[in-house]
Amino acid sequence: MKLVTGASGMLGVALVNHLAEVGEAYLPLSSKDLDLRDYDATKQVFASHKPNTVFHLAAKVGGVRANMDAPGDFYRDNILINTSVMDACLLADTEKIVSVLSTCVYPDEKWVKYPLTEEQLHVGPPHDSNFGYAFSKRMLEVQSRAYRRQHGLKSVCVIPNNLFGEHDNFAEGQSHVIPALIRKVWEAKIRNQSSITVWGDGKPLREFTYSKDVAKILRVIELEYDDETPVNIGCTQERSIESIVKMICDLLEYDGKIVYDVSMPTGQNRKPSSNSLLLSSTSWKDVDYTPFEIALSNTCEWFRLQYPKVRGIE
Ligand code: GFB
Repeated sequence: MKLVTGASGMLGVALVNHLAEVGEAYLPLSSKDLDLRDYDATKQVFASHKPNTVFHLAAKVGGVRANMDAPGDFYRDNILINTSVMDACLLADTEKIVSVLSTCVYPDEKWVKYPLTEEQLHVGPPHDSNFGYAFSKRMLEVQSRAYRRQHGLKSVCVIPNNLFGEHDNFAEGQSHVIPALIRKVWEAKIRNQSSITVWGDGKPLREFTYSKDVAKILRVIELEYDDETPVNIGCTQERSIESIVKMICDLLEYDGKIVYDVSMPTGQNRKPSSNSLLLSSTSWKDVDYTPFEIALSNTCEWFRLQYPKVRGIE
């Protein structure tokens, strides 16, 4: 049986749906079922289910401002969660665990050569805007490697870039850019507001990957990849925030003014990654990613139909 932590999050829902589609038995765990920061409770639940595979998606996550406001919480909660899960896997004789990091964990631009490749993960400090979260995820990669070497645990880390999709978190000021902008544009439209405010100057570049594609890649990694080297799994097409805003306005048919507020946090300028290790080590191909325009349209349509009953609003 496969256990999925973070099963009610955006990526968790996509993975649980994908496992169901391919007929795999799985146990979805969310924070409502178990507080993974509770070491003993986590050990008990894993020991009672003895999962042969664990997809470790649970984490305290948030957008650039949420990270800047609470670096201590992001570090502490994720360190507790990750140690509980890794030790529970050992005690439950789990065969394989696939854990999720993020490209924001990499060092900032002055320390690395772009595109970001896996061997550069620890060559310098992460960007200051999310150092608490970033170091907690780097420690997960270290713990993963250490437990593989000492205990023979088949522990693999994957590194997606900026994710988006249905069932994301749309909480004001806390969410990532795509859900934040979808909410801003939709609410400006239904409230007949003449403008929306975007953080920064629109120039930062980001790579985006659809949650449903990441769910499929997680299963490809489970079946086809087993090495201590973490693997970048995102679609590597960079887009400016400005281009994203315009696409969302077009998709939601909003023609108000776009105001850029440069006093708001912008995080890194860019964090381009290489997915050549993924493409060379597994059957996944670049053409397998959902075209961005379709994925964004699906997400906007889902939001329009679900509003306001979405996470972070109701
Ligand atoms: O998605 P985001 O918060 O995450 O911001 P990061 C991406 C870019 O979008 C930044 C701009 O340059 C923001 O300035 N942006 C524009 C906005 N308007 C908005 C808005 O209304 N809300 C938000 N949130 N952004 C995160 C890390 O960094 O990357 C996390 O902090 C995580 O830990 C995630 O790893 C993948 O890409 O800047």
